[in-house]
Amino acid sequence: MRASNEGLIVIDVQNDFCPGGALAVAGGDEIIPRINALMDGFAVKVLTQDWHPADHSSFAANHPGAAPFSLTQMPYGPQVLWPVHCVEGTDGAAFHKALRTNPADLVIRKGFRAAIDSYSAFFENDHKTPTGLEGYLRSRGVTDLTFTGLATDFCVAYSAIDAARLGFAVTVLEGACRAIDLNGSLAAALNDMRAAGVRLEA
Ligand code: VGL
Ligand code: ZN
Repeated sequence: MRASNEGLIVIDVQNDFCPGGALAVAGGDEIIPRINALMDGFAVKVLTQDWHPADHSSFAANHPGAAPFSLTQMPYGPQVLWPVHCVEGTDGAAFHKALRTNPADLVIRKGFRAAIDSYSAFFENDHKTPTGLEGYLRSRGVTDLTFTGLATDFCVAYSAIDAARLGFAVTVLEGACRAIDLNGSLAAALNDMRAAGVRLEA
């Protein structure tokens, strides 16, 4: 058991990001046994859930003529347009059935506002609108965070970088994550995480 200031964050281990899902990440389900085994060792355990309304602006289907995985400009900056995924209340948005969810202290949802995406568990994609997770962790005395989940190069990286900027000591367990890897996004995310002071472990 680790010290009481250590938290485990499990990012988006949901059906749509696992094989057979709408935005499947290769090998996304392979990480689940390791995550399950890690949980009991941490004092504070948080699961995140990507949770979008059907009219979400990150869905290519809501931009006539736009192809999935193309880029668009939003008021808050560039945004990848994704296949429809993790629509609130659907089976695709549910946690993978192999993930242990009972040990979690907190489940935090993100991306629930139609006009803005939220890759990070801390801030929406405007890098300003908070999700409330920082306050939760601080009020529970957490200073050190270990990240696992999906996808390495989007929601895990954005969350880990925000956490490091907020002053948490951050480790990403690469082997307990899987990447989308869109046009070099994995290499870029690994560089950005290192530059932000995130420790990458196997
Ligand atoms: C994610 C793309 C869109 C993720 C979520 O969990 O990494 N990626 N929504
Ligand atoms: Zn999403």
